[in-house]
Amino acid sequence: MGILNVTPDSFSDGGRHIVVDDALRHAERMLAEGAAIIDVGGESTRPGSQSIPAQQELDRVAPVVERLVRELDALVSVDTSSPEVMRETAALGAGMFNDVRALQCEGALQAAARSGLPICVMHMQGEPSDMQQAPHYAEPIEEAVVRFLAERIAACEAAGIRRERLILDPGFGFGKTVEHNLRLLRRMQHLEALGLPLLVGMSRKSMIGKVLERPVEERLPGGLALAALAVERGARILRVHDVGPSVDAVNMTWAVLQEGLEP
Ligand code: 7PJ
Repeated sequence: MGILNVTPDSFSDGGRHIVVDDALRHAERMLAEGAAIIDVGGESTRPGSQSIPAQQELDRVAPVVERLVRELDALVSVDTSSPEVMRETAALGAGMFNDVRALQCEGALQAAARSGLPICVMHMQGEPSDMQQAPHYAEPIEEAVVRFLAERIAACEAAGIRRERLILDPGFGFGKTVEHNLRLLRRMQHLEALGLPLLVGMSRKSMIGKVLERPVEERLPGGLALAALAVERGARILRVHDVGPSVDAVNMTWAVLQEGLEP
């Protein structure tokens, strides 16, 4: 899954893809490099950011979704928590939703249910505006994440969304310290008990910056190491900025995993 930000304040792309033509070219390149899904986001959810009105998000995202669907052979995912944005982009041909708020916004469960599309539900503690202010958990992080995701699966099923439509994400960096993130990756197999495909996003995140002391533009090697470990621990979709290198890292990891353990 290649990341396509159409936010003016996104920390690692600096809003460069705000123009539709640029967005299209960037998506084309990610597809050529091996992406299967393009994740279009119009609301920045980086730590400290404020949410924006649905109309503003739609104004950013809709023209890009429309052209991606029309001109490229791609599954277009929309990174949104807004029921309005879900409804409008589903009508434009979006192929899945990616909601960092796990369909907890008013009306989101119903909008997602009506769309009939697959949905990625992610764990987050707090809101982007405050989530990195001393994150704390009363239980081991992996248990908190499994419990939350199990609750969201139940809420989805109660709203008429079959579990076969769901993809789960532990939400690296969303209300978590570096130690929480490292422990969660180490123990990601805990999430396999939920029996659904796992998606992870660690590309360029501050957990890499903190461990390696690297600025955002120097986090690719660290991110590839995390990608390999995530695949080994069950991740099946990786949300990344650097598609080409990530595809190589995943394919190399996969080749090793396909080798049986028999003597
Ligand atoms: C994630 C996301 C993630 C999912 C962002 C960034 C921050 N969606 N949207 N998982 N992160 N599903 O890309 O650094 O980890 S925005």
